[in-house]
Amino acid sequence: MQAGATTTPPDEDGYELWLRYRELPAAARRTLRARAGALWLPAQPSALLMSAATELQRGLGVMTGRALPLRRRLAAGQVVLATPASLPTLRKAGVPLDDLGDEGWLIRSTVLGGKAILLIAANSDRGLLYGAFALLRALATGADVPTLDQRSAPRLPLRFLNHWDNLDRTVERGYAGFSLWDWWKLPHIVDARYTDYARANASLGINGVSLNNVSAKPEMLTTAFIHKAAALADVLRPWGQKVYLAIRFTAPMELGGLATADPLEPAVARWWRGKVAEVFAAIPDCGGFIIKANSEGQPGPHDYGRNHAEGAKVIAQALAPHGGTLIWRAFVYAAENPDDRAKQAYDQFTALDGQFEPNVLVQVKNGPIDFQPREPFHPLFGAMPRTRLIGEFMVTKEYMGFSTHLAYQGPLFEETLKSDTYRDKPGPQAGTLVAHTLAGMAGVGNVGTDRNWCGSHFDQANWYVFGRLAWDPLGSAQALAQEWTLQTFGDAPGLVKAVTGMVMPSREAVLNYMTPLGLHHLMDTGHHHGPGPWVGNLARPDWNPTYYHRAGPDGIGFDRSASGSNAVAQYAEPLHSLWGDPRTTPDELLLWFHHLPWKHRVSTGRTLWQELLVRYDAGVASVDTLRKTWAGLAGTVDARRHHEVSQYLAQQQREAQWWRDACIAYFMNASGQRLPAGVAKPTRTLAEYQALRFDYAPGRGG
Ligand code: GCW
Repeated sequence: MQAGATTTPPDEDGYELWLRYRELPAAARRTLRARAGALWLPAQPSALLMSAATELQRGLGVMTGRALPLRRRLAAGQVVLATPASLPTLRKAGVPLDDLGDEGWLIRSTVLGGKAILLIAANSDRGLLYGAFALLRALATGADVPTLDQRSAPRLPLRFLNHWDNLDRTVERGYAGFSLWDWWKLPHIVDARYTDYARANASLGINGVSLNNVSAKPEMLTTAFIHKAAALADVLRPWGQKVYLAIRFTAPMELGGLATADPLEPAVARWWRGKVAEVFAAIPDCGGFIIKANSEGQPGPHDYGRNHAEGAKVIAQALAPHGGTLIWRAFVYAAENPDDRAKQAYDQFTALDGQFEPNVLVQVKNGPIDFQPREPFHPLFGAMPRTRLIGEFMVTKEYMGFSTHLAYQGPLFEETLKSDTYRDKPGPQAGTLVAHTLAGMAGVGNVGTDRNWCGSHFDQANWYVFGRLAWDPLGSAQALAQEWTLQTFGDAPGLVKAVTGMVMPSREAVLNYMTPLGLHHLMDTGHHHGPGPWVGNLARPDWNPTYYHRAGPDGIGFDRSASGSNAVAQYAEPLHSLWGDPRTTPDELLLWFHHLPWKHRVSTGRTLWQELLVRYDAGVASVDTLRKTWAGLAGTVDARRHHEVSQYLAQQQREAQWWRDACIAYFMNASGQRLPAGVAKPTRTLAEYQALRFDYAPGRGG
């Protein structure tokens, strides 16, 4: 930590992420040195423990300015990494570990056997790994060493990052360069960067990584790619992460030459058993598979007249003897089904509750459509009591300005996780938070080959907040933003307050200039960059923005109340009634659930049209504020990162203006509404916005 930086700090490129260890100020350094002169480890430490030890040597070495030698004899002034099995005095001393489970940790300054030490204790080496990172985090965020006393255990067993990385190294919806995985050079050439990736994940407690795009190619299960994946598993294992592979339902045909992939066909079951055995021979601790089936053109059990549970069963049964898990995605909607897309997953999956094999987890997106900047929570949460569900969140920002826009997703994740499903105990007071209904959290990752990993410095915060909320889904986005800022930019006076003040309202800013008042899915087609509310000619109705906003002279919005698709009935009371009536629907979700006349009055007293205009302008104005605040941090943040972020913010401002102008131009045209006096006209004509093209936009995948 640099106390009161007076000169601009040295340039940084962002590679270190939040694991950016710096020498502590003199007084703190002295205190830490007194407790961190050496590192005690048991004899024959495991690979997990060695990861913890090397990270502590790296971090504490920099913080204290002294090397941290490894010791086997316990002495005062050491950092001690111990479990009750490796150091039985922990039990005698009554160190409270019983409720920390297999992955929790305790860190405290304490006296053990008369020796003053800095203790990292856990029930397992995995817990110690997380504890080591927790200690480094505590120190980097200014914890007081002599009184240090923290403990934590994860609330969710599966904390899972999903790569949508293709085997040709493009990344579907990736905005940070190419895939980290250099598939061509694997398995024999292993980039050192994989280890840094694994360290970053471990620091957050992430314990599972699926390597390839869920829109999967069958080749992932060829012998060659299994061995490439095994080489990655070897790197991730010592940092506590299991690999998962995304598979294609018809692989028995494409790779096995079978005439069918019908899950009830014995030859298909045989093929899966053989393939799974091959995978586990190469990767004995493989986490299992993830699958996108009967969704957006991917094959699945419906192609054979079977349901999702039947489709899952044949693969899950092949995985079960090896301890593997099957993650079955619930992101399903069918072109043939004329019903509201928002309803389809709930209808299909609630009917199957209780029918999935015990080693199947069903992965449900945070909202019922598709990772929009705001959606109500997915109605499946809490509605499948006999099935273990994972919540899927999008860390990469397909619908929030790619990696260019500063949009911190902590508030979005928190809003979903803290939503009350009202599922277990009906009534206005009681219910179950989404967070309590989950068995895990999955995040669609945002990393790539860009030097700063995420395409922009501020997008690192989204990786960070996802991982930390997966550990504790009841955590606070604001507290995590502060924690991230301190580790990423330091603690110069005013900096944490300023950066937190930028990130916390940033998602709301995006909502305002892109999709205010519950509007959704207004982006342009295919690449999803920028506005395209006019798009209405795609083969599938539910890919058209016009399907979602339904703007016309009579009004705007998707009627999901009883008079419309009645999707609102998929929510328990009181939400069903509250959201079913525009008078009791919060403004934020108004046009998600209702089609309303332009003159409808919202809670501010303004008409819908007036309110939309106010929101668009507020969104653009927020980006001005972001830029001003950031400009004020020149000299406090290093010049390189400062300049890079400044350029991104300038681009965000241009694009925010574009969203506002193009949407206003379109809605005026569609509705016949006029601009009231004082509201700025769109800069260009509607036709000009419609004519824009974005060839080779990133992230379309392959
Ligand atoms: O958000 C949509 C994306 C697709 C993606 C799909 C999914 C991998 O536009 O690119 O496909 O979601 O989640 O399966």
